[in-house]
Amino acid sequence: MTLKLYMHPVSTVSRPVRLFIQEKKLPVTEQVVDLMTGEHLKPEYSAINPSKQVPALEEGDWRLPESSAILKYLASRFDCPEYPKELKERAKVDSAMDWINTMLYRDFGYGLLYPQIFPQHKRPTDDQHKGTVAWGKEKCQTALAILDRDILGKNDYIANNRISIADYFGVCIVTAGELIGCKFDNYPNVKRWIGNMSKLSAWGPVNEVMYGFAGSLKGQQFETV
Ligand SMILES: N[C@@H](CCC(=O)N[C@@H](CS)C(=O)NCC(=O)O)C(=O)O
Repeated sequence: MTLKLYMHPVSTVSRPVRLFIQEKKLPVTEQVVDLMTGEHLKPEYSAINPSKQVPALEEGDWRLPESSAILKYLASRFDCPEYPKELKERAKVDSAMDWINTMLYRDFGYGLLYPQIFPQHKRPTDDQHKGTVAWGKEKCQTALAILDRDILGKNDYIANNRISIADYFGVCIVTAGELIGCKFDNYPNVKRWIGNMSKLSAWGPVNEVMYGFAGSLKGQQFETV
């Protein structure tokens, strides 16, 4: 059965799935859903993912939204060591991905990043907007410090000290910070990890469009970390 990924190349959570597919050369075709023209809001795509978001995976008439679940499914289906079978090792990967999704991504993506670059994320008043960004910045600094000191300060990778789908997931979320000019100078272990992960052969091709978008935003003033 053919596997198809609905995605957008700039999308923070499409990128880890695409990176994993391309790095592991998995037989998954891709279809762009153009977020910029609102293609994801049309009935054709809501029938695939009622949340009207990318990514979503399709296999025949079976559909799977949610980037974290898609990574786990693909790694399991193709028997990839990046999602270990041993229960305690697997639990560590699951735990790390839940942490990335609920603690790091919420405040970093939806608190700091998106309100500053996407008009639809701007809050109704200047005060509300400033408050959202200030809150996101403070909270994501806490999460980044944990990632830097307690996780990557002790190991080269996020879980079990070897590369896993948690690294694919986390690094694409963290590097979305390049859109607002994040340099991560206060997080040297995070910087080292980004350096290592960006040596993956699929890194350049998968992230080209995101870096192009980051280039187009250069020169604007952003709250950053
Ligand atoms: N929890 C979802 C989040 C998906 C998500 O936020 N996708 C964004 C792109 S990064 C999207 O489709 N945004 C379009 C919109 O919300 O209008 C996942 O991890 O897959």
